[in-house]
Parts: sequence; C-alpha cells; structure tokens
Amino acid sequence: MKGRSGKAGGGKTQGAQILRSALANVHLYCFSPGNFLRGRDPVEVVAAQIRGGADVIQLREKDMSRKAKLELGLKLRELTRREGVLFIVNDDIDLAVILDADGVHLGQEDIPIRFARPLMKEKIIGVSTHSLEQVERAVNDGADYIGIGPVFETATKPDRDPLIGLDLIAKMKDVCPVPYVAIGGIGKEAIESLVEAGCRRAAVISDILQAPDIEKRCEEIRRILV
Ligand code: TZP
Ligand code: MG
Repeated sequence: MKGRSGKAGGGKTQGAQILRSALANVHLYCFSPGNFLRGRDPVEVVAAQIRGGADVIQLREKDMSRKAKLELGLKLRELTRREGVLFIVNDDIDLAVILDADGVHLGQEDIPIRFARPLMKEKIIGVSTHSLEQVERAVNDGADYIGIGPVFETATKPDRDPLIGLDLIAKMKDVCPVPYVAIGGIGKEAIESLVEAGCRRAAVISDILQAPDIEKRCEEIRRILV
C-alpha cells in the first residue's frame, strides 16, 4: 500500500496504524438491518451482532433518508466505539465524516478513491469489486480493504453483478495485498467452502439478519472463520 500520511518519512500516524491493525484482524463483517429490520430496534439488532463477535458494522440503509441514516448512525457510532468494533458507512462520504466513522465503503459506481481520500484522510476506504481488474485498480488507488463478490446467489442485492464463484476467491491471496472480504450468499452453509478457498473474512447480511438467534448465528459463523 502507498504511504500517505503527512508524517516525516511517510510513516503512518498512530490513529491510522490502529485502524489498519483492527482491519487486519477482521473476520466477520456485519451490517445495519436495512430491509431485514422487521419491527425490531435497529440498535439492538446491531448489538446482538456485536455480542456474537462482529468485527465490523457497516451502516447500509438503502431506503432511509439521509437524516434518518444520520440519526441511526449516531447511535451506532456510539455503540461501536464503546464496544471497540470498526464502524464503516456505505456509499456516503459526507455521512462518514460527519459521524467520525472509521471508514467508508465505496462501490464501483460511487465516488472514486482519489476524490474520497482527501476527505477521508487516514480513515479506512473499502471498495466493492467483482473482478481481478477491479481489485488491482482499487489496490493501486489506495483501497485499504476489498469487498469481493457476489460469491454466491443472493436476493439481498437485486442489481448484483455476475457471480464470481470460489475460483476467484482462491486467487485473491496471490493478487491482493490488502485484506479482502468475501460477500454474497454467504452464511452458515457456505462458510466452510470459503475457508477452503483460503478466505477467512466474510460479509454476511441475510443469513445473520434472518437468523432466529442473531448472536448465536454470528458466533457459529465466526468460529469457522477464525
Ligand atoms: N454486494 C455484493 S452481494 C451483496 C452486496 C452488498 C449482498 C450480500 O447479502 P447476503 O444477504 O449476505 O447475500
Ligand atoms: Mg455503494
């Protein structure tokens, strides 16, 4: 990765190092409830994922107003800070800055890293990718971690890109120098095949948010990843 702090010698500040070392230890990447809320308290749904071992919580609310996202984000920022869990905001750089999130997650159609970096400074920038070319570009542009998928069929993202399958996951360890998180159709059933393909980081939405016991499901999945 490129050195990009303002410190003499190009070294990273302590804050940047702390964030990147937390990132290196991520196994289970979880989400705010989105369409899987079903009348529950969103903060409690996130708290259950944290109790179950979530290493990251991403604020991903496609159908909320920005004001509602801000209000939920303030609560999740407080919770994740208290619990020592990384807090990432999907898509929205302004909101990530306002909330003092640990980072932002950008898709291929979002603001490119070269415009996001000056605003995010030493915070984390993650990028969604769907091919080796996109992985290479994101890494060269300074992505701190890569989301790679969709690995398996998923109903959670109707406008999904073509499935990448486990073959591409298996190649990632040789081509991707930053942490990579597999996403798409991953749950209790698929998690072992992911580990067999050499990936011990998974982002899971529906399998966890639809589980009868969210905390227990997180524990079951994370145990296999560690
Ligand atoms: N990006 C690629 S697939 C996907 C996203 C956000 C959805 C993953 O959801 P699920 O329910 O874990 O398959
Ligand atoms: Mg996006």
